[in-house]
Amino acid sequence: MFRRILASFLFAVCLAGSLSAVEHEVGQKEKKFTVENLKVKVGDVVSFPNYDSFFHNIYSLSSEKIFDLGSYSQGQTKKVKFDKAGKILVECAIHPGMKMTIDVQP
Ligand SMILES: [Cu+2]
Repeated sequence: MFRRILASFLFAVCLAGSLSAVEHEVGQKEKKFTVENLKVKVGDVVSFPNYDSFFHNIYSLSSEKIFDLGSYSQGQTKKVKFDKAGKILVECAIHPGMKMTIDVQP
């Protein structure tokens, strides 16, 4: 009985957590990110749609969130969930001038 209550409580907590998570968009347009500095909360998701007619390869080497989305073409979107607080520098492996920061707040 207790286990069942605990299980449904944990389920409710997970559900509430996923409902409060927000999705943000950082596009790639004309070799630039559409947002230079983005503030998000832990648990939020950022989508990275490519609006250019050429490839981008979005990545981060910041220790709080290391990722590499690989190269992808126009119309494709990749998503990253930020699960740890910190300042993340996001770059493009194909275009060294492309940089933006994501401030993940607790
Ligand atoms: Cu690029």
